[in-house]
Amino acid sequence: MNNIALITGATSGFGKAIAEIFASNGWNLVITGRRKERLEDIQQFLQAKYKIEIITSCFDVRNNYDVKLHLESLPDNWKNIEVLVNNAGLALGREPFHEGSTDQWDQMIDTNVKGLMYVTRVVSPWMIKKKKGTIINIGSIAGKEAYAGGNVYSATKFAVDALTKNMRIDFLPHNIRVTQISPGAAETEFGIVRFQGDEAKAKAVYHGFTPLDAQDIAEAAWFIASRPEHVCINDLVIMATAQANATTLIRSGV
Ligand code: NDP
Ligand code: 8X3
Repeated sequence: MNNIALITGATSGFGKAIAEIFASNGWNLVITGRRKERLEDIQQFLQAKYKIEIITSCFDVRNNYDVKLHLESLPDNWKNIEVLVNNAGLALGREPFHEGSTDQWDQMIDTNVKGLMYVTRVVSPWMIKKKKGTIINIGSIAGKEAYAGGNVYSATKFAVDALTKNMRIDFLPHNIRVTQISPGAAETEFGIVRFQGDEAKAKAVYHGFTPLDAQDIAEAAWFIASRPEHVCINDLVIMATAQANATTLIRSGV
């Protein structure tokens, strides 16, 4: 059987592009997300194009019961996960803290932090059993630096940064590589979600410069996964050339 990668949040953006790059390299995939129809379309497309096998698993990473139910019910030979990509996540809003929505805070914390923890809690023992595996957590430049209106989203990504470092220590005796990709501004559905469907607001974020795209991050994920076994890329901070840090950006195309 081919190598297997499990990718959360594979219905769009980074996750979808990561699924394709692994498929194009002959890997079988478990792809997850809440939008069943999209998962099935991606499954059909990639299976036909790359002659690999894909299982779709539709669940909300915030629900620990569902995470366990869906992942534990994978056929035994599909639990032989070589690479786990913890990608599912979102930002909601950009208000200053005192105007923030506590519901949005809950959703970001439950998805970006607890969802990542729940999925890893199920998958990591499978990797430990075979003493092999790579976990790629999708962090953010927002997990390295604060910026105005980043507050709780930023806190969730600082948590991803901390979890990545801590997992690397806990999994060290088990030969599991734990790595993080920390991207800057990238144009995906992220902006539309953050601004709740307000396309103009989402577009404005990327106005006047060339942001990262999903393929840039997929190539980094594949680079990490395809290093020789003795090499672990701990962290990759990847930015658009026009973006120096979370708050310094040149919009020369304006
Ligand atoms: P997209 O909105 O394009 O993709 C987000 C993915 O996460 C979707 O597949 C979505 O699937 C999934 N997802 C969201 N909530 C849940 C949930 N509760 N349960 C299961 N799946 C969920 O955004 P990106 O591709 O840009 O984002 C991917 C990751 O990258 C996120 O963690 C984000 O924080 C991070 N990131 C993004 C950056 C950017 O500028 N775009 C920069 C740095 C980091 P579905 O809706 O079907 O459930
Ligand atoms: C997404 C990048 O700068 O919008 O994680 O927070 S940013």
